[in-house]
Amino acid sequence: MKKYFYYVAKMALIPVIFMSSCQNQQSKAVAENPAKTETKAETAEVKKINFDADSAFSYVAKQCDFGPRVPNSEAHRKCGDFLASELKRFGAEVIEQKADLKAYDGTVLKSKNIIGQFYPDKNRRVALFAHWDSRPFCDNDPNPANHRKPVMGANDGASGVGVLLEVARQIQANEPNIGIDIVFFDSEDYGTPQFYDGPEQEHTWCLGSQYWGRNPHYKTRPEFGILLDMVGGEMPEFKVDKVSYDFASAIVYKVWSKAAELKHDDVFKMEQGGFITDDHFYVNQLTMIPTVDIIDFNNERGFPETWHTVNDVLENIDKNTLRKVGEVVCGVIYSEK
Ligand code: AHN
Ligand code: ZN
Repeated sequence: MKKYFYYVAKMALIPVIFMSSCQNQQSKAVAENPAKTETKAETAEVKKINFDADSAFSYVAKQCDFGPRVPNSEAHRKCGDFLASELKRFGAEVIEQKADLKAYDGTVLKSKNIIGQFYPDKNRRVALFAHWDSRPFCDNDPNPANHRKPVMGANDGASGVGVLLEVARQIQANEPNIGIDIVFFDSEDYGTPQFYDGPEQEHTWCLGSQYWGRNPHYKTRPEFGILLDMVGGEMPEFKVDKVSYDFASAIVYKVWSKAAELKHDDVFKMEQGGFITDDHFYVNQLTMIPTVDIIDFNNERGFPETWHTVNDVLENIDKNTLRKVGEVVCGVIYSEK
């Protein structure tokens, strides 16, 4: 039997409280008819959203150009330097938080969380998270010959970072009312592979966020957080995972209702997803910053088909998905008073 690294919570679906079926039909009509998209620019906040999906996509491509960003590799080092320099270029105060983190097999990972603080003097702050490392193993690939090859991670890693770099560019161009901390976590994806038959261990995923949660950079704690993980796939489904729901229900409402307002409830579904261990679990548990995960996950198919396979490449990135997620993140940021 196939072994998955997530557990589907056997819970009743959350009723779809916040969206009417009428809105759903409208969003489909908009998606099919580009001429109607102007109708979405109704509120002041919506008008301010200039998120450029081509720019986000080029950031995903740029990361892939380095090769798989597996910790301790040259591609990883070079990409890390690039991400820090981009955040600086967009006006952030950057902290490179280095740590030697121990993997499931004892390998010491030379890790670096990359933190960009925008408008550091603002007291009200929001945190945006993504992981920037790629997985050393395609251990979910149907072909066992690929299991020890590294994942390119166009979706699993690079997509979230690509969206946030474009958000960073927007933040510099258009000052929000609140300060923003962008945190790129390292060593998220070095968890115990499916082929490993050594002793069972917990907490082998999300090593960078575990370190950051115990050593947070901030003086002023952000009021809430949004994690992006696998936000560039085709036909995505962003449901509400159990950790987001349990720790951060008010933020779930904030993000998913903004998505509905922007007519992106075709992919942002306010329905119960499964239980997923991701960086937001450690953020919530260790820092008490209520943090939601925007992650492509569906109870029937699990993670996207390309997940931890050799097919997680740029060709399978859908620019439209990057756009929807970027617009929702910008919509939330620019709605804060
Ligand atoms: C696990 O597979 C344990 N958690 C999902 C988090 C993840 C892995 N995100 C990307 N890769
Ligand atoms: Zn992964």
